[in-house]
Amino acid sequence: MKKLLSASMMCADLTNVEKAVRELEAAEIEYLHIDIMDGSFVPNITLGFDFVNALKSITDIPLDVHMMVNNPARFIDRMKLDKGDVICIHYEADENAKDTLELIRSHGCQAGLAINPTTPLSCLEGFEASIDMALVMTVTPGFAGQKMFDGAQEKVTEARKLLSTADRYIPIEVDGNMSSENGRKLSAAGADIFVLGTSGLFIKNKDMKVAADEFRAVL
Ligand code: S6P
Ligand code: MG
Repeated sequence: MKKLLSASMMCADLTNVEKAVRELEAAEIEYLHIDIMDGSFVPNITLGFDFVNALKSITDIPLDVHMMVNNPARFIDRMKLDKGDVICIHYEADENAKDTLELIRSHGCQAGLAINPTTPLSCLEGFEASIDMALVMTVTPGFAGQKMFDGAQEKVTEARKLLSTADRYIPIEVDGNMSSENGRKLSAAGADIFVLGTSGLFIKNKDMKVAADEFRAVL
């Protein structure tokens, strides 16, 4: 499939979100990635459901919501999304992940399952029919500006192999320290959607379109 870019909105200028969105539209970014944290599953709190709904009201770029929240099923109905949007939950945060994935689909959007760097890939086994996307975290979730873990490339290679047994193509998203150099390696390993934050898109004194085009050029 075509390689897609997802802009990590917690790294945007939050004092002028609409300006950032217009620049991301001009850069033809395919998704807006919204990190939702609960201060419990991860030691931080960032964006929330009102932010998701506000973004939805000002842009047609599909939203890619990354929920780093324990028991996420409680919150799915708080977001007004549609079939082009994705809600991703964490395997580690939900004992009933299959039910929550089904709930997400029942709300008319796509369902994704994320795994942390320390979570074995085998945990995705059995979820093939329930997911529209797999999110392989390349940093420990919680903060921007971290370093990609050693072994991320091999994990994406393994994920692509595991998902190839599914009856349809399941995209792999990668999130964390997505510089163009890391993006190039993970693209070769089989990643499809790249979450761009401080390493690949929101770079001081660099136009977002220039940064996005440079990133695309290495994929
Ligand atoms: C981290 C979060 C991510 C970051 C993104 C930042 O918990 O899920 O989406 O916002 O990874 O990118 P970077 O290039 O600063 O690591
Ligand atoms: Mg994220």
